Amino acid sequence: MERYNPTKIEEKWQKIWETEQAFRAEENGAEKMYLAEMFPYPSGAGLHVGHVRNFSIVDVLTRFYAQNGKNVLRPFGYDTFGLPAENYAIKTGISPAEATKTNINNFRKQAKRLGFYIDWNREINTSDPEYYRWTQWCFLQLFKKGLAYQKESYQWWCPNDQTVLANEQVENGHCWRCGTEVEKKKMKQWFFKITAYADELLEEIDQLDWPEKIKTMQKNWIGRSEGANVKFKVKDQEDTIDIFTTRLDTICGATFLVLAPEHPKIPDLITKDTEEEVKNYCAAAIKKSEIERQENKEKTGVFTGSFAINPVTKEEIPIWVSDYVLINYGDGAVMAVPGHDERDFAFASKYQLEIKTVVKPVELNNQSEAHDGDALQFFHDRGILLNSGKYNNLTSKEAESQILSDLGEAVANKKVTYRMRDWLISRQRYWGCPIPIAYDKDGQPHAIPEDQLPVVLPEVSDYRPDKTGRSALAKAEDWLKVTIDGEEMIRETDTLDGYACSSWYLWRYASPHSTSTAWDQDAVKYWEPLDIYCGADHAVAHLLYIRFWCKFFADQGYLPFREPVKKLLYNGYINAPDGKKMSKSKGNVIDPLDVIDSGYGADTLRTYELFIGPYNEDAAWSTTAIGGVYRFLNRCFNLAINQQNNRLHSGTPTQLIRHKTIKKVTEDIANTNFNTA
Ligand code: ANZ
Repeated sequence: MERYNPTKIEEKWQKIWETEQAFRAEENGAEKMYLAEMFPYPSGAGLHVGHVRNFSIVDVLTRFYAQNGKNVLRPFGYDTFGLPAENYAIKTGISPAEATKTNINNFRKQAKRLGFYIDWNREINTSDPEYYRWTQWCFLQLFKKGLAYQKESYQWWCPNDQTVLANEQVENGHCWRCGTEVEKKKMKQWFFKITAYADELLEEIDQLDWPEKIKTMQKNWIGRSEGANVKFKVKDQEDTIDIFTTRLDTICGATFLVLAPEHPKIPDLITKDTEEEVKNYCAAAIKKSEIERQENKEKTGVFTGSFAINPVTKEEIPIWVSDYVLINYGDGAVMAVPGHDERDFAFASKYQLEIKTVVKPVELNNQSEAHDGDALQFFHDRGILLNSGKYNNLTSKEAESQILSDLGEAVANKKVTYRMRDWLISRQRYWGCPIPIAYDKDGQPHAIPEDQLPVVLPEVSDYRPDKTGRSALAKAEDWLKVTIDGEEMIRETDTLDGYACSSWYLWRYASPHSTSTAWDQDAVKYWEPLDIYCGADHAVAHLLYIRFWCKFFADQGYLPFREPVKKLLYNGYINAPDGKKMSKSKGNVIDPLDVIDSGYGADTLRTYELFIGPYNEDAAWSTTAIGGVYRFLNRCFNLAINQQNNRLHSGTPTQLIRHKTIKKVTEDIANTNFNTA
């Protein structure tokens, strides 16, 4: 009897699929189904078993919908700009473009050996000038509408290598390459104004067919906070300091102000006596990461030497600096209410600052003394006011609106703050999409005219950023000069973060060869939005950015929908047999091609990865279980061969089993259970 020989079967069919272009998608009158995985970064290590799980899930769904008569589109592409290729180039001198080409060829070969249903005619590569020309076009649309803008911001800086470092290149506060302690350096950076869409991004989350976990993460990331902005006058100065509070009701308990160490007004507040200490404190704090600063540890801070006037109590309150206040949130300064805020309480206790109780729980309303001196039992909720003069006995809510109107618009205003920041998009790096901007003599930015796109990355011999912190592009002297409207200008040497390239690729897939537009209107109308997206990463960054761009381009009339992804599947990771993360250094990586070539074949590998556990949970690789899957496929094969030989007719028990099986598989796939598939 014929034996199950996956090598022979797979080779035969993969060849047929290739010559017949069996998975080519074309627009027709049928109902469409568009599916994609998050496209991979083609690293030198090749595809790994984690990719295989992700791609296999999409593959099952694609084949399932195709067999159900839908007109399916399942494209593939590569997210190729980024630091690994540049670091590799710095080490080896091999150009990132060269290395990327080699890696893509390898990825494609591997994906084909895995037998995926992919329309290879739609392959895209974000570092191809024909692609990034349109990434540049997208940037210019945002720039024209004021949603791409420049602002000073702190960057990691290695004083030894004289170079800007990405977050990933800072290891425990030291440079990844030379080990020198890193510093922060203020530099002008490009930002996308994602906050302009904060409300809409938040409001439309609930209607998405996405995992609740991801939706919650996005909500928390956006972090909408309603409160008030209050101006505190600085004693003996004309100047005021703005603070953001969500608890205006507690203002009579505000016994000091705290500014972030980066706050621009600090130099005007320090005195001869405090100058040195404050400057040292700020310099040290700026070096710490935000995560470090928000950790629950002992609070530190310094007194500036100046006082502010509490606008309600008219009391003089000291102005301090501490790193628990973040510059990028609210106004970068807080009114500290140690009677009701834990962080302020810890700070006040340490530096012996006044602690006042000004709110008590509603149920304590009739008790004259809410606060028994045991400050640890303090109350953080809203309630009834006390120790607050004319506002005593009002509810927090009543007090807030009363205080707001008493202070008047010149002093206090309602304000909404978002935890989400604008998206820092520029990188002082060579291997990225060049930002299509040039500067005139006065340093003003100008858009490169659209008919001059793409701004192509020039070849350079040294990929390292230069000593001033600019990318290696600064060394391409001829490339730097450009004439716009008869004026000589100098090109931007920053490139775009890779997240910009992946913010619109799902629309490019609809018309990947278009040379006249980023995406063809009719094509996006037919294929988009994406019906199913599958990935195991990027819960907030990428998955928020595509939503933001979608809304923006919908507003500009380029997209006929406002949400890019209908259904999201978030799959788990595949770990090593010991449950640990697979990594080259631990030597526990499973290479998919090794599994295939050992005789198991691609179908066994794919089936095994679908069978390994619920798709959305992490799973550990098992070398024994994969053998079981192989034996199972072997039995399926024999069953099929027997069936063919016996030519069983309808109405037999086998036919019944077949129908039952189809029903079960159909229901399982509808419920995203892939193990029976
Ligand atoms: C006084 C107060 C009293 C506050 C109280 C809280 C409780 P969410 O809800 O996260 O938005 N805050 C404001 N700006 C800050 C900054 N840049 N860095 C650190 N903390 C900051 O938090 C808003 C509260 O966080 C604000 O309200 C402010 O403290 C603090 F019983 O003002 B609150």
